[in-house]
Amino acid sequence: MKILHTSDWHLGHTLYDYDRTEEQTSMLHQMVAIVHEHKPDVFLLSGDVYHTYQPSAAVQTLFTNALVEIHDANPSMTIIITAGNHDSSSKHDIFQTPWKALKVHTIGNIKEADEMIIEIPGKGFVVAVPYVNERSMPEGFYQQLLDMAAERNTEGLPVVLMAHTTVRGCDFIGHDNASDKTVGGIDAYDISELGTGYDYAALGHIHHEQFVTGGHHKVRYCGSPIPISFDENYPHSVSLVDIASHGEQPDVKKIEIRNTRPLVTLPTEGTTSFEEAKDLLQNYPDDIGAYIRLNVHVKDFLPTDAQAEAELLTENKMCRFCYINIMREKEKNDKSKSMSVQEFKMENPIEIAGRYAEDNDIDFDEDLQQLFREALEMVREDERQ
Ligand SMILES: [Mn+2]
Repeated sequence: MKILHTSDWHLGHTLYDYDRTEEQTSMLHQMVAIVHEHKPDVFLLSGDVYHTYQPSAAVQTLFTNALVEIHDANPSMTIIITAGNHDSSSKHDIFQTPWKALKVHTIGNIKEADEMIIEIPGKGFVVAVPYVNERSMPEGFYQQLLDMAAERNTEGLPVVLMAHTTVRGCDFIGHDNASDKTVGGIDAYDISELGTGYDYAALGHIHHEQFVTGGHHKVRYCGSPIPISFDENYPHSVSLVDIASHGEQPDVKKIEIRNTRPLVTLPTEGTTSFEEAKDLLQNYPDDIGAYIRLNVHVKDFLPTDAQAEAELLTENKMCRFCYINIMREKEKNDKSKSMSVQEFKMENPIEIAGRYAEDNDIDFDEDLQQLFREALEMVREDERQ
């Protein structure tokens, strides 16, 4: 069975309010070309199709058109798409019936086992599990599904498991402020909780491509195809996986996806003073349409007009200035972090809420975070209209 494994498209993601449709469109074109060239038997998208619960009509159109093109590039291919923590699980399933006409399976919520175990006749089985809040996940759930797949697998065909979750021991490069415990509010699973009996685990959620330690080279994050944050400072790709038969080691190849607008940090390593950072920005080539952030160290605060000053320097350049990442020297010893208005504006709302909760001894658990994200989406939706 030949598999194209991808995840974390985050369609509709904007970077510091810059629209990324052009980059996302280019990524999707590359995806279509890869399918056309390699003709996989199955195309797996392991969660986080969209960046928000309420993607705009334009973003949904972008996705649905691309999906039809991906199908057309290899009409005999089965396509399986699970929902990630960024997706609305119920909206994910709205078009599940018509999509089946194009061999597309959408798995938004946990369903009957029959619908989550997808047989690709003569090729293999895919056990497709969407993102599920850890506490709603019955113990041994993956194993139960894998056991049922094993029962049906009388021909010894490859078995693939899809999941959107954090597996303990994976590396978090690219996820700001991530800890061993949580990324995006999901508790980490021990690798053993994925069960046994699969030949390859096609994971989503962590944006850095990798084989998970302890997974015997068959538990893999394919990573995001284009970077979502400045810290995803590495090549992005999709994974092409070939499994000869059940019990065989998968053969995995990466196919790089080029981003039309690179995310660039100045200086490329470490930090510098604001004055030097301005020089770097001034000297940045006029004709590169990159996104730029500055890593700047300061003793106290930056001048209040620092952001505007930096923006002005890029006025006649193709690059898009995003923000100044401030590292304050005295912060190391100072527990109570004070923030400038500028820094505050750049913070992710959920992190601010998390900090507030911490200061006030509120347990900001997964349910509360989920509620917060939904409320945030509603506010953003209102803003758009
Ligand atoms: Mn993601």
